[in-house]
Amino acid sequence: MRKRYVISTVLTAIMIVGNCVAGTVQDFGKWETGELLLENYSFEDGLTAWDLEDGSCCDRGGLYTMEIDEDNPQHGDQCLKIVGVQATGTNWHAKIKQLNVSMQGGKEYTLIFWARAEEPRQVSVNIQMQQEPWDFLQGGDIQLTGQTWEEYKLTFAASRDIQRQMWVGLAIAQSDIDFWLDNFRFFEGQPEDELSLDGEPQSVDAKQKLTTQWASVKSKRF
Ligand SMILES: [Ca+2]
Repeated sequence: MRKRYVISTVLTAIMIVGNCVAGTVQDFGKWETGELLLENYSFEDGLTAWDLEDGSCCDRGGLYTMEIDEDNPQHGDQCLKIVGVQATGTNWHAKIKQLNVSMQGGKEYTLIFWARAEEPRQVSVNIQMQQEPWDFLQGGDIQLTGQTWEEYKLTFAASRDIQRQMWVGLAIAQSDIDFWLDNFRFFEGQPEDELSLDGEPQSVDAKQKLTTQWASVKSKRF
């Protein structure tokens, strides 16, 4: 029993240290092609790193909430549910996004996510500067097909350097139909360049494997 306790304590310590170094690096030259540039991509850490902006902030109308849903996730134990209370008909009036992301001009980037919706509805990719002059950097409408999980992706060439000054997400106020997201990734390169995240993050063994893999990826940079 004592031995098991010690092993478990050591594993926990490794995981805590691992989590500290596993944050995505947004400095130019520090990430590898295919390396995940978003945090909490599978919503296994709840709502951490994700920001829901609806129209209530700015008198635009539009009301949305987000919550973690353990029912029928695409990946791991949890997914994100976006509840539409009131749409405005204009997609950018509400957004689900992650801030402080970087990209390098002239390189290709890929956004891939899984989604399902109560009924077919549109969302719009929204990659944009998070401060003045709020430049729109990339987008495009995507039709979510319905209640079955589907993978959606977009690859584009970055028009210029952006360092920790853009958000990556979806504009959603064109519809109030509820939808779910999971396994939401953004990285440099084409879809086939993505570095494997290997294993299911919800199990301790897989978490350990994931941490080890991240550590080896990170160590190559320095
Ligand atoms: Ca998940």
